[in-house]
Amino acid sequence: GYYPYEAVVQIKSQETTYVARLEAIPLDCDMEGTISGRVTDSTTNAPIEGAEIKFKKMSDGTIEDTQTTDANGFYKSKPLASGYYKLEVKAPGYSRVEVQNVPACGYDDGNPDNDDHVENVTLSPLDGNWRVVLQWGSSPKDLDLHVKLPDGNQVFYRNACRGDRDAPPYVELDVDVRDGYGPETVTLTSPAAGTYQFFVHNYGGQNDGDSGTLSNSGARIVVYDPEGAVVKTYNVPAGCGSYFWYAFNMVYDSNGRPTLQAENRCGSGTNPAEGEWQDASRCDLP
Ligand SMILES: [Ca+2]
Ligand SMILES: [Ca+2]
Repeated sequence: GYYPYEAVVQIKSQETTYVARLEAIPLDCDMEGTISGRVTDSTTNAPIEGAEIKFKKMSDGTIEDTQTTDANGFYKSKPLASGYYKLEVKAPGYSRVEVQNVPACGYDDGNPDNDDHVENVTLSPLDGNWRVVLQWGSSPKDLDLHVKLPDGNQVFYRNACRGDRDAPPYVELDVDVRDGYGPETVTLTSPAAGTYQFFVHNYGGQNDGDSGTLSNSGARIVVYDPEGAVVKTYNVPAGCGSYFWYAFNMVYDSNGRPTLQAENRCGSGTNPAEGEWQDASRCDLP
């Protein structure tokens, strides 16, 4: 009862590869659908005006539409044939982003409310730093990006624990989003050698009784290099519930060069002291 979907997934040695969550398109989509959303700055959450969005068919890359965001960062496609699209988004001063598997579907039932798919997109500014950007969907409302530093302290949403990009630890969280979608962005300027562990905590699920799970949140982490190129995208794996997702490590060598290591494991328990998540709220930052 759903549209067929085919994808080629490249499996690399020594690396676990996950495929992004796919929203199935019912076969009874009997009308064209639109794709709309907002384009925002990953470090400030401010809308980006004049960002260009190309809507390409997933199957063969044909450009079906091109739109530009308004003063509120809002865009909307023309009606598109039911199916999967790839969004190519770019704006001056920002790195380019490609979002895959975005569904379009409409129902010819006189109700305009079920003919649009919302896809919010965040862009990372080009300022010569490594960036780690967490995005997700509408639920749970509050996910939190945490970085555990080599000394065991964590950079996370609490005001005294946001870190600093211009002073030790040279790791800083920009904004805490508590109303869905993100982004939450960590900028790394010149951190000391060692391992930096990246976690996503389902704060809403564990502390606010939010029933949404991590696996159904659509959470993904995009890592940008100093030139603004997307180096890696990590998608939340299946089986992640209300606790945490340990996504990956950035291992800095003594020359200040990072290497990425996938982890992609889920914390299943409810005891915050378990495993790698230990000291989740410790931040004796300088
Ligand atoms: Ca309709
Ligand atoms: Ca948050």
